[in-house]
Amino acid sequence: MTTEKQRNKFIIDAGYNTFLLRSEDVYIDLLTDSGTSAMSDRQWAAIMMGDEAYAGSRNYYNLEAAVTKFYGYKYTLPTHQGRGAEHIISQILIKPGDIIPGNMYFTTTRLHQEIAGGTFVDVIIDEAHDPESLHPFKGNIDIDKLSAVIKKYGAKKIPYVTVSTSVNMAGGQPLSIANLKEVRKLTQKHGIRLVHDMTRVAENAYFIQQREPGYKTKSIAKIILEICALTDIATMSAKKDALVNIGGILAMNDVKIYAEAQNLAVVYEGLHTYGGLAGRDMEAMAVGISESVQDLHIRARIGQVEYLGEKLKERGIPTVLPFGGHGIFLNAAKILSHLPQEQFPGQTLAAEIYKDSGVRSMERGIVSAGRDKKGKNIFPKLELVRLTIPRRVYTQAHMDVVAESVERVFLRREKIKGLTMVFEPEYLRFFQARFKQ
Ligand code: P70
Repeated sequence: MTTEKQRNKFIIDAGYNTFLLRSEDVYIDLLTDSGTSAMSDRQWAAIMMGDEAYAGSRNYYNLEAAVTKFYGYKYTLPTHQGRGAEHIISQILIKPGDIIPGNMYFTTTRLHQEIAGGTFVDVIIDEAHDPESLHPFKGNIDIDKLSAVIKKYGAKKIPYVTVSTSVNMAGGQPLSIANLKEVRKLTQKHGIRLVHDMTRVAENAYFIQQREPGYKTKSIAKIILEICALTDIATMSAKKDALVNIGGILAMNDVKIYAEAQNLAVVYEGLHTYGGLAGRDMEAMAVGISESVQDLHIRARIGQVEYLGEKLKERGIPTVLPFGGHGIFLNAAKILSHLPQEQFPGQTLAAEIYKDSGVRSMERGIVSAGRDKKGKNIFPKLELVRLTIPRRVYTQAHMDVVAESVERVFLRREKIKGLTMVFEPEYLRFFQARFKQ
């Protein structure tokens, strides 16, 4: 616990950037669900089974077996985290001048595509950019948009399409199997691969089970296998769904690409049987994957997110709807409608919530969107603040405290002043940028 006076100082010292706060000055930490979930007793037991051999650790083979059993991909390369996998696959498949369509950008994914010389093109359905649209699958790809991109640039310029399950920047919104099948059909016709960002695939599978006709009685585990079978390659930050504090994977069925990935791994990550991770971490990941596909776990997890969403809804606070899988996204553009986007409404709202209660959240708007290749600010339609919920960590009582704090800030919204950016780093600016009121 901190006092309001202390927090007013801490946020100034942090340049109004919640990434720059010290965690000991945070009361309830909803910055991210990444690496912040609680490992289970079984995972901690797995940590004690670490085989720290440099090469061929038994934990690697256990991880590979878990990936094949639960996700269906044949070959697994461990990486230090998700962006390690994104880097490797981008370097292998993208040539300068290539185009990579995807269902909304993700910050690290797009950056690695750009570093490899590619350009990301958004082909998500329009509803995804509208916080209030109640479309049940706002993560879907717009087939007409994708066809138009293929027609415009030609299949040769498109090494793959990125398909994300549970689209993070849209508010944790799912994609349907019906849509994925259509995407598969179209891309297969043109010989284009699908690379699946499966960081939150289990959460997406839950929404399919709840909302897609024909899936009510199918288990989360079965739905996940069905999703993965429709794609060729997967990148994953295991720090989310897979319930570990660190780790990622690059998985696939193509043995030639796998050989190239193994080779790049030794340059950037580590030997292909540990990829930057300790043996014990791979063992905890194997167990985490098996726990993450359990129906009761995922129902409780998303149930808690919904609980917070409902509390905010009761208070009339605008959020992205329907509620997403990993957190509740506040509509900062609407809450602070007196601030132009150039004054960073999302960044401002996150700072104000911290000042009010010590609850830490994250901006997901213009700061996150960054600049285009010409150096111009990108103005995204979504200007949001993410209240992200770690798995198996907080109680509903914590969620009550969060909702009450957001309400207090909401009630004094008209008096809140905007921010100006005083330091901007070159890459992924949201992590380290500094602001003043
Ligand atoms: C978050 C984290 C990571 C992530 C992801 C998706 C859909 C890949 C990654 C990268 C951490 C984060 C990252 C960038 C900006 C803010 C926060 N998302 N794909 O909090 O994985 O972090 O392991 O390299 O969500 O959403 P990794």
